[in-house]
Amino acid sequence: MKTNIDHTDPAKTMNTTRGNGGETHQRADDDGKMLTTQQGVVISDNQNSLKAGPRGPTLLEDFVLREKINHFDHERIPERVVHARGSAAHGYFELTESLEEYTTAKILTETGKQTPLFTRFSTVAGSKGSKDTPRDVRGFSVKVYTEEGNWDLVGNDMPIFFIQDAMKFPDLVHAVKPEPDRGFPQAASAHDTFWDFVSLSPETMHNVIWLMSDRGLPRSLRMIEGFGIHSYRLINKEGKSTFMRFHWKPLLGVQSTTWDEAVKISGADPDYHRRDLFEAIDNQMYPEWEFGVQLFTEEQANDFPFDHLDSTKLIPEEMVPVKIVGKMVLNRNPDNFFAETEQVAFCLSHVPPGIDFSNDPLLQGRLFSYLDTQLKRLGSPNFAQIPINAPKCPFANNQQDGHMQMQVPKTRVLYEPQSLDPTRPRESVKKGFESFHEKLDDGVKGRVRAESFADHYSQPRMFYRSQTTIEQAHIASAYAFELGKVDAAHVRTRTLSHLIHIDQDLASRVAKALGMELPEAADPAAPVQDMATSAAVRTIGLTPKSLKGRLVGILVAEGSKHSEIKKFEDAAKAEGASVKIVAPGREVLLDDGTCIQSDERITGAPSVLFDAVVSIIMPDQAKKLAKDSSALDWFTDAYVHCKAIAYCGATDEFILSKLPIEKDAFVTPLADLDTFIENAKSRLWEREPKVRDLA
Ligand code: HDE
Repeated sequence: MKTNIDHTDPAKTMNTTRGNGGETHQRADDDGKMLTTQQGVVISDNQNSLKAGPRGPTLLEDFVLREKINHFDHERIPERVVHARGSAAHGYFELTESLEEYTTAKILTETGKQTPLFTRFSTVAGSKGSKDTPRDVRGFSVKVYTEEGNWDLVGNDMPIFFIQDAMKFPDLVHAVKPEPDRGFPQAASAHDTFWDFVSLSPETMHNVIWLMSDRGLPRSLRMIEGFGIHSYRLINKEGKSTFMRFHWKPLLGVQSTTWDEAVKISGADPDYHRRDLFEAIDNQMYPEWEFGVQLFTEEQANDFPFDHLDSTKLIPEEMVPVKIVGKMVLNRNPDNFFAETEQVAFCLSHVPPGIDFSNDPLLQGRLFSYLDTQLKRLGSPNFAQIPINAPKCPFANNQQDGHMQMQVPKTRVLYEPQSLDPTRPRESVKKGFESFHEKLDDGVKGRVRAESFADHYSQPRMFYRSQTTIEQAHIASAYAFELGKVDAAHVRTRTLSHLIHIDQDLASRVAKALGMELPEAADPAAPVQDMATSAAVRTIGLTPKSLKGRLVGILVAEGSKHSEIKKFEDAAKAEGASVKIVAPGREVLLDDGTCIQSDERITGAPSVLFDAVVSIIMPDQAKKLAKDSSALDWFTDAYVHCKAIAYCGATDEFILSKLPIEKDAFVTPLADLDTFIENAKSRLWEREPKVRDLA
């Protein structure tokens, strides 16, 4: 028998034809078209293959089946070798203050104009299908489609990198990725090979301590900072160069989860960050970042107590303030994950005239790597023609042919110089990109590392000493956790020998937690300096006291008071929070006879997914929930993660009183609605030492 779907019903009609030309080509709208093959032949039956008789065999002749399966077989492309797991969004850049004094780049001189962009966030170590919340650095890549060509700002959420020279990058990545013989651990640095490499490469110490800090566990992609890390150059009309380091500062502030929370989130919702970004944009809560620059001259740089060409060094904001000159708003989700988020190809070398590079040896290596990797990943030098990568300004050159050539140049002349076709593109001395006329010292060729790169401990020391007490405890605990997963004793010992230079107290705490003796300190290659501390490198305290971007979970069950639920929902939403109703089922009959849809069942929505929780339940339901481990964990976890809890009488009597939960300032009855709302804006960190044995 032949089974066909009903093509007369639009709801059942599935079409995959493509639109043509301009924006419709980019955002294919398939509504109301007929299903065809790639060649445009209308398909009569998309459910059954062509057979000799109803029970087969299937005929090789079936070009519809072969084309469909063949395309499917070729759906995957190589994932990115690092930063494979990413989430992205469209948005715009707007300059608020002109940098005309420093650069000719229009994107940095023309204020008030909105320029489209596409931003991709990523984890680094895990593969494409890995979880969103490992302890890891986050990538922060922005492609700005400027009218003078694309500007790709490829940064991370930490202002420094692990290594100083591109030569070491493949080693670093091999060390952190799953170990090659066993293929694990996935998306984790807590294993022997990573720490072996780290302990033998003291230049990694600074980035590693950031990784061990709360910055390694972001609460949301909307709450991470972005840093270009390297010094770039801005070039002005007179050809004068000023060094620039760029920063993205989230309006929602910087927020993190605890380690225990991150581990539990990865089980409850491996797509936690991707979902959060998608839902925020879908709900028109558009995430926004300020764009800032640190500007400094060569002479100023000569006075820094470190070398700014060394990517393992940040420039403290107290030393060179971040000048805010623009903003980025993300306001549209991708239409298609593969076509946009996966195929977007960032290259550090994509800069408009007026922006140039410094001699940072890591940056110089990256200038080669990104183009090379896109050729491998996307398979053709024509990747710039893919809609997400194509500039939105006119572009024309004499490059031709290659896999998947989408353009059809109509000319005899694809070379220069030429005199046959006056309409063909020509170079422009006036408008074209010109590299900074840097005077180079007569150097001696050699595989060398500058002496000025030798200090590996002063900045990690500054970072550690800048943290609050609770953040220092988190850092020590993170080292203890990670090194606790390292089997090779000499690797643990060698790591401790470096920590001593960062901070004796840190080293002792980690050694104690591991049950080890402190070894002799490693030989430092340069004297360790005591730099001034910097509040800008903390995590706690960089969050505005606001509910914006936060998620409140309200637990309800049959018979819960509708008016009470509404009161909490309205109060949280009025302060900018989102609210999700959690219940034993997906439909709940409330006290006034209203049947509401819950957003989640309690088994699928543990409290780690929320920033603060409320419980509004009747005694009979509370008694039932008291026997359910997911409900008990809901409260225990909210408590141990230092969150605000608002409870009703029945919750208190049948659940809280049976759990190790103290009624501190953040555990409040429903009547104290205002206190709960205030508490929900932050966490009660003082609670943490009572519930966890921190190192
Ligand atoms: Fe990357 N990096 N990287 N990296 N990187 C890649 O390019 C590389 C470095 C960063 O969302 C790859 O398209 C080398 C620093 C981000 O698509 C690859 C070196 C910083 C992304 C590559 C570095 C970054 C990448 C892999 C040392 C922060 C994701 C896939 C010399 C400033 C981009 C790809 C996206 C991706 C090479 C160091 C950030 C292989 C050789 C430092 C955010 O080309």
